[in-house]
Amino acid sequence: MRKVAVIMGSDSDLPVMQKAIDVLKEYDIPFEAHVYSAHRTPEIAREFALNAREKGFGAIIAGAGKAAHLAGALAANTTLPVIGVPIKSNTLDGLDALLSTVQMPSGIPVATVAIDGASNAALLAVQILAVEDADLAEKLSNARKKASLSVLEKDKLLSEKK
Ligand code: RP5
Repeated sequence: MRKVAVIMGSDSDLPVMQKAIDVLKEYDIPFEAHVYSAHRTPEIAREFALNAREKGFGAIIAGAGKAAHLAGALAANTTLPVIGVPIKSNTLDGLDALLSTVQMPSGIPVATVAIDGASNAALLAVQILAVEDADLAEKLSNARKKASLSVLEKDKLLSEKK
């Protein structure tokens, strides 16, 4: 199975990005996590993206806050799917990172999830790998069924309260 990369711009992003790591572990997806910055280590980030496909990666998740150029900078150097996670910082509630991540120019896409939406980023990466993996697709489908049952259970509890 191909690996997923979880790249974050700073170790201060880890509390959010840990949610992506947890989902990948839940689905037994091989992954690597790294702190590489578009601004502080631009050459290392570039090299990583340039070599990611031949190193066995199938998708890259990139989380960054503030002027969040990490996902876009990685996407510029690979044709692997790149999923961007805008991270909320203490100034503009994450709107800065959201716009910096989502507003990519035509030709270099970044699939951007919600502010701090690291678990959805990982689920999207799992779904990408599941295109060619029926067992993984079944695991995803079972998780959706479990989530539906949990909503129905909440509905039942609410009805019983009336
Ligand atoms: C971004 O700047 C990082 O992704 C992080 O969200 C933010 C702040 O980084 P630190 O100053 O905490 O290292 O590049």
